[in-house]
Amino acid sequence: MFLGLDSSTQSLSAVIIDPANGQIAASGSVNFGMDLPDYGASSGFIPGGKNGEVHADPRMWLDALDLLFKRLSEAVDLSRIEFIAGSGQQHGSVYVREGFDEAAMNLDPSRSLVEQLGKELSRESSPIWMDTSTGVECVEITSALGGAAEVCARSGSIAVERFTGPQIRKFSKTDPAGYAATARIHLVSSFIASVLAGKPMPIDFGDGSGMNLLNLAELDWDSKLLAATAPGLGAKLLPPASCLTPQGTVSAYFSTKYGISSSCRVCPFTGDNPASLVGMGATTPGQVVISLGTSDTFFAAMAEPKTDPQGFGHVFGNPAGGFMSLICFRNGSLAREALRDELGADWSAFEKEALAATVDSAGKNLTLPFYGAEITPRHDFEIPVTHFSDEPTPALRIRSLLEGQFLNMKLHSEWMGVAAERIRLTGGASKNDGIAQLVADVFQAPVERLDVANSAALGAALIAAAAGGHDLVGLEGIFCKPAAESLLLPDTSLAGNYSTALTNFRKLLEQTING
Ligand code: ADP
Ligand code: XUL
Repeated sequence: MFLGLDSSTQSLSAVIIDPANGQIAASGSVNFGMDLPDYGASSGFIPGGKNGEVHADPRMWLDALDLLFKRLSEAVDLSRIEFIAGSGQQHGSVYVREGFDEAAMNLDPSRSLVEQLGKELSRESSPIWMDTSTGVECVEITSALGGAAEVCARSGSIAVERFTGPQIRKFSKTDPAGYAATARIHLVSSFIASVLAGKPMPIDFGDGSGMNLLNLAELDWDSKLLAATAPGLGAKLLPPASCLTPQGTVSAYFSTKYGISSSCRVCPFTGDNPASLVGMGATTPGQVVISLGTSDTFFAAMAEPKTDPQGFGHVFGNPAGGFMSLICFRNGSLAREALRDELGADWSAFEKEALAATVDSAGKNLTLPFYGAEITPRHDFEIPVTHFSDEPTPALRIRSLLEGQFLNMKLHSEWMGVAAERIRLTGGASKNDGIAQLVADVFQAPVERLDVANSAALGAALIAAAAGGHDLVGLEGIFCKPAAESLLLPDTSLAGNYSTALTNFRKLLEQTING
């Protein structure tokens, strides 16, 4: 059997697959907010960050790892697992001291991970993908390289606030002593993999592309970007690697404490979006995937690394080889939740009202669906900007927020030049039929949903099986079949309305951003 883990913004999840019978053998999850309330991070990050800072406590991820394996070991015989792969929320970084590697190698199973590794962190908290605090550092890196186009050509993205390079630069400037005490910088993915393997694990090409540090053509750290980011940075990173090549076995801590075989191999972990590409069965070009998680993302496999001229979209490594595009919308579920709470509604009411509302106004009722700083487009919105011709009832507000989210997504994915012929939908909000139908209507494309709740953890499990000799595309065919009854067809009578709505949305957005 093969285990995939996903350490995402709000939870740590596991999926165990058995390719011999094509079944998911088990799954499990730890929700940071609900299961580890002592961290006070109800949505997975430390609330109240100033000046765009959004950090999480890496100790919470360690506690989650212990709790998840405790639960899994009570439910499944973990000695049957041969390979483990995994993924993490992208861009988030963890800073460890010299002593971390030795501590991870010699963990005492009678004590917790946090007790033994917490003190080996050289930075108390980890900046995560929601952080928008590094505007100055992005400008500095861009000018050192001679312009945004150069940064984009090398790394697949212009310098971006949440990307790890600008975050590392800010840390090195604001806390030089902490930076000097840092022996190694991990992404969330490589941090969890290193703890599991009890040895330093490299960053993989997929997640490494979200740092503004990896040269996509060379698949290695870019010396100019390293130099422009922080002094001595190259020495704090291991050479990047493929997530398909195992680099160790689980440490004695995990085999003794949770009964995993000591010969179980561990792969470098990748990013949650690259893992989702696998879990959605979309590693070969042709499918578009929309994930409605904490953030909403839009992604697709690409043979060539095409880049977004506006600089909002990104190019990442595809775990199966080649590339993938990724566009991230920060106001995803968080905006949907904000409106839900404002209206005192629940998801079922949300679903019902979204389905019940009728689009008859051809883009007269519009919402710019941003409850806070957005990254696509990059702008500090504070509250949604609305333009209602009709009485703003709860139903209209819900529908208009959702329409705004998907119009914004359609607008900002045009650069890829792919008409979405079929959309595979995933993430927590994808099970909401009202939301899923709106995606089909706005994009005027059929929407398929897969049975599995967590595509990143499933993708990681498939990567683990591929590392163990199974064919990745073959595995996708077995495990990533959309549920037939889940197919939603677009209401084609709305095509004209949404085309007008897109034009009006574009105008409202331009007016709002340009004042
Ligand atoms: P992440 O992987 O980023 O932690 P998930 O993909 O697990 O996020 O999605 C979690 C989000 O899904 C929650 O924050 C919640 O807002 C949303 N969600 C869960 N159930 C529903 C539902 N029935 N309708 C709409 N949104 C939902
Ligand atoms: C991608 C991004 C998010 C995180 C968290 O660029 O910032 O999708 O990976 O899911």
